[in-house]
Amino acid sequence: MIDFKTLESIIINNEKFILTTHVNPDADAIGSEIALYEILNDLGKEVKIINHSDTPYNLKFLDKNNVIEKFNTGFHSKLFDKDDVLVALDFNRSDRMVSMREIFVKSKKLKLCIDHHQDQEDFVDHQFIDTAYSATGHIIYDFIKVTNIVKLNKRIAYPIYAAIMTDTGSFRFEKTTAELHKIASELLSFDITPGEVYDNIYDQSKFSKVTTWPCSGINYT
Ligand SMILES: [Mn+2]
Repeated sequence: MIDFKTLESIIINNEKFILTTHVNPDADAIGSEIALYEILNDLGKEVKIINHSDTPYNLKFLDKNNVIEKFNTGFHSKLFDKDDVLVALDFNRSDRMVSMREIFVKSKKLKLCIDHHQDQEDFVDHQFIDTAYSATGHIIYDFIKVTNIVKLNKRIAYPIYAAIMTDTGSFRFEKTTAELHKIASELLSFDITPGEVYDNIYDQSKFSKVTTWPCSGINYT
């Protein structure tokens, strides 16, 4: 496993990045992608986010500038051997990329994995995987703090807060510590309202817009 300093030097020494996450992404998956996208952008890097899945309706608010692309074999395949670094976020088994798996695994480019799940598969060149972390977004927060690679700002803090909030079950799961609340406190200081983030992710009125009515227990989809 690499440390944050090595991760920093990989970022500093490369120019073009492709970020991806797992099938059926959650707020940690999308939030980590957007946070790292913003970091790389602040550093003047060229960065793309390409996912197997469409961004779920309730998570589109995290991608305010609509930068996330849905993988298309014909359109995107060449990029995976052209750009410099491929980054897998919030998963550590290649089959979690589904349609992107083959192109990612075959690519000769430098591959990184940043994640907090167990049972990793060896499918990248360098990995930062630590199950002690509450969320991948939490790893990205620590990466910024340890390296000072960029100055934390709202564009980065907001998706990290959403990532940590979701993966801790709204700050109630085991990895919710006093230290994590200190991190949340700092993130919130960037004019972030917890209820607003929560409502965006969990507000049932949003789901009703995509649910077939009447809902009588029959699966209409
Ligand atoms: Mn996660």
